[in-house]
Amino acid sequence: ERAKWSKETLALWEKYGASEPVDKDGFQKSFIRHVTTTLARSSLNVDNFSAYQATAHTVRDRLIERWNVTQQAHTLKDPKRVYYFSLEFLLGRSLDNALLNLDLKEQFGEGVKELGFRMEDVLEQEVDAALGNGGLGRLAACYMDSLATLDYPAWGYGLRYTYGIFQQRLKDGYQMEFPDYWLNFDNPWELQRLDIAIEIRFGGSVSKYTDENGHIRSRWEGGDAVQAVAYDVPIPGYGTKNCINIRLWSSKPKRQFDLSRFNEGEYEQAVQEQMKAENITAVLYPNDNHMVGKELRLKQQYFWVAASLSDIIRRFKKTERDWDQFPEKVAIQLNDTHPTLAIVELQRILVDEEGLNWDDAWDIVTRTFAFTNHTVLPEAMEKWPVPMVEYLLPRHMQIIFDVNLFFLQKVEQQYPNDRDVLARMSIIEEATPQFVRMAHLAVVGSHRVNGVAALHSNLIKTTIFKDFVKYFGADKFENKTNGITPRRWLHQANPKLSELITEALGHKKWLKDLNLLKNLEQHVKNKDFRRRWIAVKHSNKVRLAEYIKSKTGIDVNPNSLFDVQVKRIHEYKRQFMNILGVIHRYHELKSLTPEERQNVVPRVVIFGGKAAPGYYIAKLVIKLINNVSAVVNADESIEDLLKVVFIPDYNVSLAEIIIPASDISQHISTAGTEASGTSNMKFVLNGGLILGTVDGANIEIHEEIGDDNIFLYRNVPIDPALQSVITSIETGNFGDARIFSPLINTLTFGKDYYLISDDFGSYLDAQKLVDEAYKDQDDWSKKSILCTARMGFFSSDRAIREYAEQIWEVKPVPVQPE
Ligand code: 4GP
Repeated sequence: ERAKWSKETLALWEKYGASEPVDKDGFQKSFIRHVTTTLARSSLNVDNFSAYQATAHTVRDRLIERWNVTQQAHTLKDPKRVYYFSLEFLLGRSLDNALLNLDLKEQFGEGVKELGFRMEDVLEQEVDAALGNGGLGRLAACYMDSLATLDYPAWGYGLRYTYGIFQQRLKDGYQMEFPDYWLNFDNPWELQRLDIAIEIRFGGSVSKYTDENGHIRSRWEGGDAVQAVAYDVPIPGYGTKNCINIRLWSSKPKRQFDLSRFNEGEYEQAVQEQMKAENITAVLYPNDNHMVGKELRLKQQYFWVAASLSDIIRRFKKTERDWDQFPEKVAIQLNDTHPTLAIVELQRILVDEEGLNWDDAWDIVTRTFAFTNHTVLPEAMEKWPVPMVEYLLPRHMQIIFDVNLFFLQKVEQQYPNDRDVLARMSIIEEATPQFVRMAHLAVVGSHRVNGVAALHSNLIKTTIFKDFVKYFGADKFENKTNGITPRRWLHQANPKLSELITEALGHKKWLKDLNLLKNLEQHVKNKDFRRRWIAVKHSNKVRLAEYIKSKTGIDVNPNSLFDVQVKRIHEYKRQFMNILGVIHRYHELKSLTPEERQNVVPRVVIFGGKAAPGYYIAKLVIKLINNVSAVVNADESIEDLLKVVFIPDYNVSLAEIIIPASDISQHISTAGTEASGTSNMKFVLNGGLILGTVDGANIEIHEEIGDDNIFLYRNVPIDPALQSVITSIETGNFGDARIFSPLINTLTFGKDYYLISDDFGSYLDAQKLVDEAYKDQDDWSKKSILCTARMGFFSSDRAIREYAEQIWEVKPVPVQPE
């Protein structure tokens, strides 16, 4: 089309298409224009929130320019692209991140100040995009930041939930859940694409027919259809013009439906049916490391992968290539088993719609997909009842049976007469009803499978996927230790430390090459540097103390040791053990003489995290923490020696305040249960020490930072200290003992599945070491600096490069030099 334009028209595009200046003046002009036009307000009517909106729209304009340039460049160069399929993207806030990644914060900060606002207040107005539960969703967000920063041609695909993870409030110490109205105001960080609407079918039936070549083929028809509408979320890289995309689908009723199908009496009902379509993407399932077998969740999964694949195939077809080149242009990463139906959907499209033969299609499918496992907990393993799949997706169920049949035939050739191995490896679990084991389907349909930390990757090879390793060979199974983005988790969350590091190293290059932090080690000897390092930590603790005061009313002393455990509340993560340890500390404090008290390191124990709404025991843990908090904080005899705080509604933006303020944080899962953990990395990167079990990525963190800078502990058998703590709860010292008996019962009656009683003694010993170490503040500062200096390996840039080079075979495509 452009070729047909007149010279004059082209000149207009040249003149007006260039980006506006991004200096202070350019910012102010754009800010005021957005207030008056986009927001339709006057200068008399601008509050902090509209200042946020106007600033966000100004930044968004810049993002869109970059997004356009990037997408155009990728279309022209047509490189192999990677698509990251994730049901969760826990992005948090976008404004600060975009300002920093685009390096606009200073100019815009000044601009906003002259207009009468403070950037801090403006940033505070933004609600988190909380489209995720915990580790898995936040990992996806870090990976998007790295993909953009490293210039990879990548897209994320997910769902645009109307309600993200619920908001948590406390009532009488109990968790209450409230809906997360995150889209109540306009969301400047998404671009609605009403023109991209894809029809998704559910139900119906399958018929057979003979095609013109005499082949018997299947056709899926009938059923109900809904529309998937695209919303694009631009993700800017740091120090690059590259700006990638996360495409989130929202379900809408089909725009037109066949009126002739309905007689008058059914019309209203038909409209209601259509409206039900919107339910599909209404809500994020609030479970972490846990599967809930709801039909609506299965619908979400298919809706999402079918829309995404259709979009990818449309893009692929534009280049008029042969199907066998599909895996040379498309890599799809399955973030856990949630998108596993994509394997089946691609096979269906290739065989039923594109007319490929089964084996050629299956070869394309398996070369396209790779799969990441994030947990070995049995309750998290996805399996769907065959009748449910059959009802919603009749053709897919047939394909799954066929995939399984052909797979098991080959297994049988390798292990003749071994019924057990067939039963163990089958994609179908033989029960009443039968179930589809999604992890098996994901392994069989992918060319690579990876775990997320060294221990975890070994564990999956020797437990859940043991038979598959033997059958496929060990090369199919890899480790990709998780990583975090230093842009958000240091530069943005801890601006003072970022500044100090930049000053000490003399450059900002470390933000793109985290291994450069190693050079901080030479500054450990410098007393003045250590003093400034500690001062930064202290000011972060003051910031957190103020936050705690404002949200909970509790006074905490920033000179105390801040001991933090923030993450989803889960039995395997053992917040219960932490609070039992707190009770033990409380008892000990009460028994000390005044002289002995002189020697005590004052501590603030900080908890945060959501429990799944249906997870009764986890919710009791929250209640116990709050009851202990009430008793301890009100006990004047304890003074500042111990404070216990549960900060409600833990989320990404809160993590950005809490993590930089921690002295010690706890990662104390039962060995073998935490696949990796990523908050452990965030704490250490911010100069916080960790107390942890020999589990997940704690092990590799230990290898990097050394024995002296981490408190790891291993099991020793049962400890009498535990009994006295339990007795104390049972005596009613922390409120009505009866409500806690189900929780206490998880320790007794031989049901201590997470081994709290085994580990309690060594846990307390490790805590003693922490207290001792903290007494020597100068030495502690050395440990803290070394922690940060040695965290280069845990950058998500490293992780993404490994995925790109070893699994996806995609290369960076720089859009243009900065
Ligand atoms: C989490 C794991 O529990 C955590 O250890 C890991 O760091 C994270 O994934 C990212 O790999 N798993 C989940 C889940 O969030 O729902 O399975």
